[in-house]
Amino acid sequence: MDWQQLKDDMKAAAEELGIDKIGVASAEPFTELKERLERHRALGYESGFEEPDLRKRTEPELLFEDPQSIIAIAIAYPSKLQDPPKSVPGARRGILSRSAWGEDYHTVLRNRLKRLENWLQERVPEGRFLSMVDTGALSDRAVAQRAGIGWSGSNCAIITPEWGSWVYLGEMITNLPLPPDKPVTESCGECTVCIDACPTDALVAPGQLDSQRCISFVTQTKGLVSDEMMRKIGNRLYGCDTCQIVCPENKGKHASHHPELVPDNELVKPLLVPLLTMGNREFKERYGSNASAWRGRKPIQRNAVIALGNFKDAASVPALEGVLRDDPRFELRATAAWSLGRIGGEASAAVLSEARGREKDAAVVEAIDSALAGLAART
Ligand code: B12
Ligand code: SF4
Ligand code: SF4
Repeated sequence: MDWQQLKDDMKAAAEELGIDKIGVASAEPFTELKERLERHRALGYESGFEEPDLRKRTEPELLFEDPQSIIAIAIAYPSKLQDPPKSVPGARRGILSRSAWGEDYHTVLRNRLKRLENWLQERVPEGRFLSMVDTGALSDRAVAQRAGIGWSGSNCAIITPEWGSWVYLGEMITNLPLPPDKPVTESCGECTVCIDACPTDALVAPGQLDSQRCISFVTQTKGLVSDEMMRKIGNRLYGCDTCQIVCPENKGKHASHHPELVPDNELVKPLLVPLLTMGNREFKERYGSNASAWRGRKPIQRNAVIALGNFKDAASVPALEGVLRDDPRFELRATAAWSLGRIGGEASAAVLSEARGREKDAAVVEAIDSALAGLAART
């Protein structure tokens, strides 16, 4: 078999397979990455969403018998909404990060990898493949970097010369000995725009993220959020795009050629108030095939409560009163108390005082007291 020819044919077929960029990496262990991941863990910078076994993360032969190469793919996604609905007083809206626009990217990329597997299998019947997207053990970014998909930016993202960093990544370990590509030569140079723009200083050094400080991570947690972080979350319901939006390499990059990745505006920039009372069934119907749904509805509803507080719109007081009175989840009630405190005014104070007499949960009582104390200090 002429492996170089097969690789050239595969690259030529990429577009028809719905893949925007494809590259090949060797299946050698990721030795430097392993050291990096060990330091990352020791510093407490992990999010907890990563595969915990660092050997599995960096030694492809532990995942696949006799790996010969890894094929990396990238799919570009939109960065702009067409005619976005406005967030106005009395009808405030939240925003999902671009990585949750359109259909869940895990589904889309798995489908593309399956098509690629079939394409290869037709040509090499003895081919074996193990595909993964996000939830696999390997570092998708490290594989993409090695395969020449893009460079590793100071904001941690893989930046492609063609589509900027607005790309999803996936890969396939195989027993086919395809010749590896070379990493791209571009780099961030002297630029520090993303590091300066990060609202929480989560980018502690170029290419090094303290996940615990990253808003994207915090929006995906289920518990109570610190006052500092709640203020910084703004109206983000899921994820954070700031360090990519500001990146000069993303200027003018907007890919809308995959119809399934084109977002429904009302879903990704939804009205906040109706989200608060959305039941599980409705959430699954509306958000079930969206990437933001993987942690369930609680984080998104909590973030909607936070966003209403950050808008400081008195029109939201009745909706927040409903949460504080009726929501069975203490995290939601405590967060509603925070938001009422942030909105302030007599109506908020009255709602908080009334809830103080009724509330039994210690964490919620503490949040109410803190909100009332904040209001008293302001008057
Ligand atoms: C855990 C996780 C998170 C965590 C932690 C993110 C992080 N930066 O570590 C949280 C929840 C915060 C997160 C957020 C986001 N994520 Co995420 N996440 C992952 C996941 C599951 C693992 C990442 C990981 O292992 N991180 C640990 C770090 C240390 O390793 P790494 O980034 O993989 O590898 C790089 C570094 O080690 C670096 N490196 C190695 N050696 C050295 C040496 C030096 C000196 C330096 C400077 C760097 C360096 O190079 C490697 C390659 O770039 C991957 C999927 C996967 N299986 O890989 C998706 C993934 C990284 N996420 C992705 C996305 C889209 C996001 C968000 C943009 C979503 C959003 N809009 O909110 C944000 C971006 C935040 C950011 N600035 O990184 C995409 C990235 C696509 C791209 N173009 O890069 C991925 C690849 C998912 C996918 N399959 O598409 N994510
Ligand atoms: S995703 Fe947001 S919080 Fe996280 S590093 Fe980027 S700008 Fe900072
Ligand atoms: S903003 Fe500048 S430093 Fe950050 S990723 Fe983009 S080019 Fe690199």
